[in-house]
Amino acid sequence: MSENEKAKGVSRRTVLGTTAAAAGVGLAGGAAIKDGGFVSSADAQTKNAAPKAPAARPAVQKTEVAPGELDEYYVFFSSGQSGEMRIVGLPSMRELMRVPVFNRCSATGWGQTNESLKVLTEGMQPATREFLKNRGGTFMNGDLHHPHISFTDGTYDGRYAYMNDKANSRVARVRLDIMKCDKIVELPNQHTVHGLRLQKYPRTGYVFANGEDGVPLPNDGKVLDDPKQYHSIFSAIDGETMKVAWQVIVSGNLDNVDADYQGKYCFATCYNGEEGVTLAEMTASEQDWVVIFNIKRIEEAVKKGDFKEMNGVPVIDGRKGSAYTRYIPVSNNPHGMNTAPDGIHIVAAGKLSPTVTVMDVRLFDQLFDDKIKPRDVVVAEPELGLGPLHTAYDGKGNAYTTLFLDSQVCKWSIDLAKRAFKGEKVNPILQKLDVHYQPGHNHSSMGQTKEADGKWLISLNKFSKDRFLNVGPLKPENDQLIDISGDQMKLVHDGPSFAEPHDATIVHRSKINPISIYDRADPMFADAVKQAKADGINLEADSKVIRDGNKVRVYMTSTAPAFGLEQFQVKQGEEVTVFITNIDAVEDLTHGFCIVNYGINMEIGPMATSSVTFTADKPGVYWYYCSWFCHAMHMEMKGRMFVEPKSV
Ligand code: CUK
Ligand code: CUA
Ligand code: CA
Repeated sequence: MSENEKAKGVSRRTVLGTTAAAAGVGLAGGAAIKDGGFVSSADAQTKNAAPKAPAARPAVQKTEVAPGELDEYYVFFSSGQSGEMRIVGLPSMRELMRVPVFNRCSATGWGQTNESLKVLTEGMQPATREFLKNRGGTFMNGDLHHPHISFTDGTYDGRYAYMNDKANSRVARVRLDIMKCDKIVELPNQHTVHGLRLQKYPRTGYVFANGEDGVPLPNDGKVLDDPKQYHSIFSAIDGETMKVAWQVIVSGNLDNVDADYQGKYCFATCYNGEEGVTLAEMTASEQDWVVIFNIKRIEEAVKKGDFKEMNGVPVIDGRKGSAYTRYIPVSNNPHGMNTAPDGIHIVAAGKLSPTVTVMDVRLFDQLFDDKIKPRDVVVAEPELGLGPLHTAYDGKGNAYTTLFLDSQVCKWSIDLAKRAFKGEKVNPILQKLDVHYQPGHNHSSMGQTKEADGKWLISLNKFSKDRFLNVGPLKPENDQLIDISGDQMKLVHDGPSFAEPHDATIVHRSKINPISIYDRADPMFADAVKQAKADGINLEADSKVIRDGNKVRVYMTSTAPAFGLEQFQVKQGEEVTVFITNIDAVEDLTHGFCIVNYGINMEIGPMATSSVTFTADKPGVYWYYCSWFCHAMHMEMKGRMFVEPKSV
């Protein structure tokens, strides 16, 4: 390939094209992957050229949120390999907050404070704890794909957000009153968790988590390159206790999942029915499937003991032929799985097939009673375009499916698709809108609840290419805002985002009610309160050093602009724990605590206590300071730690 071709971005296309061809990836209907699946990019090496004249704007819903005004919706964004959850306001698309979960955070001390380390480690499998002993005690990375908000009776109740870590097989929970992660569980027996959705009725309830990769059970090295002995696992986690309630071994693997509005079934796409370990093997068949899980039957199996216990979890055999599952054949390598707000239809997106498969959940009882055949639950299968990945809904009977390869959102009618499936000459496709470029997930306002309001759609595009000022080879993603309130979708905003939102949940602001000042009884710092009590310390009043053998506990208050202690002294080699209690009961008055040249920094929210433990292994004078600008005298909010050298 010539340098010129490379410069034109041909390399990317060629890579995808050849890989796909080598793997025998064919698209049904003889459709080729248009332009190798990527936008033709004569200008792939984006220059900061003179801006194009903006296209004339059609009349749309107002997106401007003027100074002092508030957004109407919260959007809970995943951040993929960044490992955090992000909160964005809609329609302004302003980023409001980042909530560290599977990542380390320099600002808040997540991954360093005792409070966060407890969350990061308490749900770990014993073997992982052992494995990480000499590696900082916790994973340094995460890959957060799917944040979803807890339900009561089919709509959001504002209690929790749940999310998965594809990188290290974990599921986390964020408390929506304080917007902090309070629980993380590592799933045993499972290798990667990808799709994650919640029980919608009567409430959450279960957190459903798909196992994407198959591995030997147990994965202890006795079986290696013998894929016939590999298994993928589906997990149901109790959303209250954050313990795994049960797991199901499936045939094939699992990609995305969703649940019904009746609390009876959940269902997952499988792209590797072949149970292959190479791309060629995983795409070899004509068809894969959607697995339907019968929640009641599985719960009964757990009760009557029809399971094997593995790592403390009841594991049920739900492979083909089992009473607990049904397998619906669909076109090869499906991806998204989305339940419509009508509570009836579920849609599996074809990915390698230009079709999506629509199923009717009302037929699932008969399916499990063997009164009908698996394919009888399919009520429509419209051909929408190339690379359908995920589907959103407006609550008015329309669906919006992202077309990765076509770089479009396709709006279609569920009803027309069903009529076409029955043979009527109607076209279910209502509109196709170009997005920029290669969309993965898309989301509508309240669209994953029975209260879908049909106002907004966001398209999470994997490539932004020429849409923003060039920031070098690593480009932002592009989250585009689309007005869907009228007959026609209208693109209204481009929003850059850092690596890499896969998924988002759009929640009306009336559902979410965070607090501004911590309750002193908050469980996040209950351990610190307990330790202080044992040391005879009143955290809200006392600033004092407690010596306990080789351990030193330094307690201090912080109130703008002073720490309770202007200095403290420890000995080299001692294990020091600093507890800071912010006694400013004032909205938006956060303090920080940073020790210079000791690698320590943390956030202390209004009326919170934060603590950090370290070994004072460097002698000398070390200033500590408040890292959160809190007062006119914020610069002066500091003190000194003296580390007395070990006597030689
Ligand atoms: S997945 Cu990323 S585009 Cu992890 Cu929900 Cu479909
Ligand atoms: Cu306290 Cu700055
Ligand atoms: Ca396949």
